[in-house]
Amino acid sequence: MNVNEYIASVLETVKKRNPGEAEFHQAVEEVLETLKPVIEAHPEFQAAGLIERLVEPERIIKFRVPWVDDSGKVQVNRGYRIQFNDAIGPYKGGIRFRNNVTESVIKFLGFEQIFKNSLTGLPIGGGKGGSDFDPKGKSDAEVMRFCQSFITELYKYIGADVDVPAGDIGVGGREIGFMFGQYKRLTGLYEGVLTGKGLTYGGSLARTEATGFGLCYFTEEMLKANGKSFKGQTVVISGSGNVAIYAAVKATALGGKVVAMSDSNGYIYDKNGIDIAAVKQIKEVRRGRIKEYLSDHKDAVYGDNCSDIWGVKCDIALPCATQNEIDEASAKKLIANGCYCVSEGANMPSTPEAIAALQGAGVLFGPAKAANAGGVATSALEMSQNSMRYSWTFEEVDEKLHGIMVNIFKNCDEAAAKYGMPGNYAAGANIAGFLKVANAMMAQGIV
Ligand code: NDP
Ligand code: 2IT
Repeated sequence: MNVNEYIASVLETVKKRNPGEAEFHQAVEEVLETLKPVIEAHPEFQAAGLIERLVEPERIIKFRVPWVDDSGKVQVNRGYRIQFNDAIGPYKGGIRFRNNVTESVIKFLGFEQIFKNSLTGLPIGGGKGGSDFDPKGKSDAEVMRFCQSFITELYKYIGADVDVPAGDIGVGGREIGFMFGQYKRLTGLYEGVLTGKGLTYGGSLARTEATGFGLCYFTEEMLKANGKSFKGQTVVISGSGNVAIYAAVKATALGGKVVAMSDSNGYIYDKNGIDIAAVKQIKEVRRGRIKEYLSDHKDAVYGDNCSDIWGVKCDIALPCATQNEIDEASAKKLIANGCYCVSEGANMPSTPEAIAALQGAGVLFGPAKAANAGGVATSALEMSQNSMRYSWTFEEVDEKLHGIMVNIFKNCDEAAAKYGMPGNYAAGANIAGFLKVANAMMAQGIV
């Protein structure tokens, strides 16, 4: 079988075996298409059925999460943990709580996580979990009861040297705290089983900032390699959660001007530059809506369709909300308005058609699994600190994070060039991430 036939047959099996899982199919197809030259150069991978094994999760854990709401009514959600690949380290990846979570969403995220984690250079395998529970609009007590129920099932499958979950959409410090407390109570173990913990019980300084900061460090390297920088550039950032907020902080510190941000209801545009402290107050402290920004920012305007944010004129766009938020039409709007750099803070925020349009127009494209790897990299640094029973200063962690992101860019750039696709950082990320995992899998036999 030649490489095209081999990849086509693996994709066909993935589609047959995972019917209706559009997000998962999309993520697998994007990776496998760019791996063709590597698979061609390494016939031993095909002989070892390596790609067939790579696309099949090692384990899917799926469970009932019953809890009682504040009115006394019993609620039932579904929980997931997908332990995708542990060739290079214990499973590692976030937990997402959002009403649109399905097995397909967790599978796509877990698959992406394998390559992302490999790119960090740290010893972490790929996994992801979540639930169709949405913390928005729930009381703290409801969130606590849900998290306790979720961990009462999941604790059997995780551990500091087994599988280490963290945050993602809908899971921040509050949720991690509740889950850590319940894990400790059930197991009697005080161990680094989760990352993104609070600073008083084993969390790492700079983990909160890490994904957004890391995104800007990666983007800065990509800009630098192409004779540009953040200085004086207009930046649009979608979302207003953990990743978006700290991307806005760092993009501003590096000299950019962030003019628009969003949530799932709409977006704000402030020609004076977004007042990030105000966004933090609304989203982190009050858990409110981005629209509230207008009440004390008279020059700001609000649009009630969040995807219209891609129509705001900018030089650099950082999608930091969710999957498939930039479709082909949005990509074309960005290009028409002169945007020359799109760097992904969210996971898979651009559709395949959008990526093709952006790359076709010569837009610098920073792929999620490389650009947003700073979060999980810093989670791995949190694991190291927990193992050492020690903690580094903010500056120490930030410096390590910066070094990791510089290195990730360099590896993506070099891998893309080596396999005949210079400047295609998406292909470079897939290839560089894949090779380490592939070599580890080859060494460990058919498992
Ligand atoms: P948060 O829950 O902190 O914030 C999510 C933000 O995205 C909110 O502003 C939310 O709006 C918005 N959003 C969520 N879903 C949608 C949707 N369907 N349409 C439009 N907007 C939406 O999550 P994070 O900031 O942690 O995560 C954002 C992205 O970054 C995700 O793709 C996540 O997988 C990725 N990521 C996160 C990392 C981390 O360390 N946290 C690491 C690497 C990637 P609203 O307030 O209305 O819900
Ligand atoms: O998508 C991601 O990389 C995350 N949500 C962070 C995972 C982690 O383990 O820190």
